[in-house]
Amino acid sequence: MTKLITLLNGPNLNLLGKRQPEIYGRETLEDVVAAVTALAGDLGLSVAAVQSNHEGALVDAIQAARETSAGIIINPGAYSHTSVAILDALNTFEGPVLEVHISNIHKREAFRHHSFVSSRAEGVIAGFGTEGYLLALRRMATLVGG
Ligand code: CA2
Repeated sequence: MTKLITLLNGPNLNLLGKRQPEIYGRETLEDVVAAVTALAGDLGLSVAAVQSNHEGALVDAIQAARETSAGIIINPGAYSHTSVAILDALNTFEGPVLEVHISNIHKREAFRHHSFVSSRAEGVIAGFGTEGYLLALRRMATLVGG
């Protein structure tokens, strides 16, 4: 059986490709999920993608991943900078966690420079655009053994 990777996207990332293309690019979230799913097939993995604008729904998805998934790739959006609840949920997950930011959060406002999730993540990708999700998946295949 192929290993399942949960791909989580947080608040406002449903607007990818529809607003602020100068920061977040022109690809929609549907494009990103399709590209990640296609690459996962090549790597012998499968992907369950969840996007939510709600912190508790993201916590629920992380808890569900405990039962189903070998790894988590997460772009927590603005919750990166605020959410102890998401960090606590990730700390209950036993597999690898990779954090993705489309923009380079370190080149932006100071309040974006700290992410609670980074202290749990095996790796962090920031500023590689939506390609960062694909890079994270390649690393995930190494970590879980695709
Ligand atoms: O760079 C990233 O991926 C972020 O996680 C995106 C978050 C931001 O709060 C983080 O600091 C960095 C914002 C996501 C908003 O997504 C949009 C996408 C398209 C149009 C408008 C918002």
